[in-house]
Amino acid sequence: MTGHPARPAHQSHAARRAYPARQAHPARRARPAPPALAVVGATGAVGTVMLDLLSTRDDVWGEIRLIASPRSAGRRLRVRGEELEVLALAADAFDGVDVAMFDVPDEVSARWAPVAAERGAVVVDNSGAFRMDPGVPLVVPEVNPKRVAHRPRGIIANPNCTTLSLIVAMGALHRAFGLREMVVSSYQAASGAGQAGIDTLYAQLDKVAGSRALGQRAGDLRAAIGDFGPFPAPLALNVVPFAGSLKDGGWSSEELKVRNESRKILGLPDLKVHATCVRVPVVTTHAVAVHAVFDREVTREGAQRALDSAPGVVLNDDPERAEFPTPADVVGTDPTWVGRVRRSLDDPNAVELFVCGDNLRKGAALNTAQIAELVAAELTTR
Ligand code: 2RA
Repeated sequence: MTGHPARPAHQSHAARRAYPARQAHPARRARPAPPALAVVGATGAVGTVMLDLLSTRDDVWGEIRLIASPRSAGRRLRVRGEELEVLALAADAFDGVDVAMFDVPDEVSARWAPVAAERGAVVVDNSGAFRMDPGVPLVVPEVNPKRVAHRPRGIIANPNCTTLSLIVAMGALHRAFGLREMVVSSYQAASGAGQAGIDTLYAQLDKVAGSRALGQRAGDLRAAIGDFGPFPAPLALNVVPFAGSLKDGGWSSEELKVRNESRKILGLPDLKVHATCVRVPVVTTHAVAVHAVFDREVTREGAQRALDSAPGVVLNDDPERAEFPTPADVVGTDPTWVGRVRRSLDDPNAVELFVCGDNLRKGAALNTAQIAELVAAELTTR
């Protein structure tokens, strides 16, 4: 491995927890070394954004170790201006690692996150494997940052990108008015399905580009496109009312995640959530239309004020000037963008709003990085 000089294991926080050193006199106690970070799944769509974030955010890390499936091992990737070789996922790849960020399929996290935790790393996991585990906090730093400290399994979960698209805004409104119920309709980008989703959308757009006939007869797109990739129907020139996998009662896994994860993050086990998740031909940035019902009466201006002053939220709400967030304008940015705020016409306790968030940044890599930074701060102030 090249890049940051590999730090001997005896200097890492993980190793210090295992073999506590004799206490130095407080006046002479050395500043703790910056924690060592592993990025597991470094070569995927989210991993690529993660390397960009690690290269541009305040650098709180010592060694950074890139890990991926044996298939990708040996590749060289740039982070913090240096080229690092990708290591194969294996138990000893976590030796000396303080924090391990995982962005891999559920079954890979389910197997390897506990291995990393056993080796002394705090795991921040972006899969669905642990999100609803009562021993694993589900954290959004703008909403429930204190939950990071309660991690009996040594694992912290990062929410699903659709939940993350809306939860920072809904957390702000909940603090102001007391959230009781949400009706959520998502407009989810192709990159939610990973690099395969991005590649499929571009390939389908290539196939339909230039045609002035397609999309005017039932079935013509299916025939022209042929390969749907990870989607159950053509995505180019279309919308697809299904994301994730099929669960009981006709619900999709994505719709259940919005409900269950919102309840856990907001600490509202009885919150009523009705979600319909739809895939749209957008490359990156999920959008969500929300009808939100509160315990207290809420005005348009009151909701706008609560959103405008919330950390992590940008209010972009001036429809007279065509000012509202769209995925094409939001992609590549960090905040949760909110517009089209309206008091519901038939319920003084409800508002309608439209929310956009980059699903690869706040929806995945950024929230994971923010959680990991909270852990790094905790480790370096001990
Ligand atoms: C999707 N939310 O958009 C999922 C990815 N985690 O498919």
